[in-house]
Amino acid sequence: MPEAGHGVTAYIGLGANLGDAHAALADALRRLAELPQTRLVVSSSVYRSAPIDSSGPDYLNAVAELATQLPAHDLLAHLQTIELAHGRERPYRNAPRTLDLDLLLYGSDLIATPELTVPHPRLHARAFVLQPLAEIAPGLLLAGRGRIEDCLRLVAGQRIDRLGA
Ligand code: PH2
Ligand code: MG
Ligand code: MG
Repeated sequence: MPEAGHGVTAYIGLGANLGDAHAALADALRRLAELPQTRLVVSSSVYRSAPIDSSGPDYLNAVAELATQLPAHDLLAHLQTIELAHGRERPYRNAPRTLDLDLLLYGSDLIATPELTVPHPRLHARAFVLQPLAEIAPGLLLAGRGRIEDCLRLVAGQRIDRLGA
């Protein structure tokens, strides 16, 4: 497998609130680690959070850092393949899900295509993304939003609990 030592740093948000969410996140991390031209650099602890703009049971969330040589849209296609392998259905927007993999950041790229918006448009407003991301990337600057820790302070009202590695 080609080494991806000089790839772009990409952050992936993982979420699940249907079925065995723990197992889904663990399997997704294994699959991310096996993507071509990609290295899984680090993953955050798993967090439990109440659904935001969504329904159903509490979510489990985590964030993974990848070093990848895949173009952003190819990476997105791989994420969707992993979601589908977990039986992901999209009956309506923000429906409860067996597995959600969001491309949060792709280097410092700003991407706005019909399929993909990066940075993820709601990243800065969601504790379930900011908290695990701040754990593995403290001091990260979010384009137009400032330091991640400052964004986190603005969503302090959103309940989120760290469960462990
Ligand atoms: N994902 C959503 C909508 N709401 N809420 C939590 N707590 N965690 C999520 O991953 C989540 C959500 C849309 O992707
Ligand atoms: Mg999502
Ligand atoms: Mg998604």
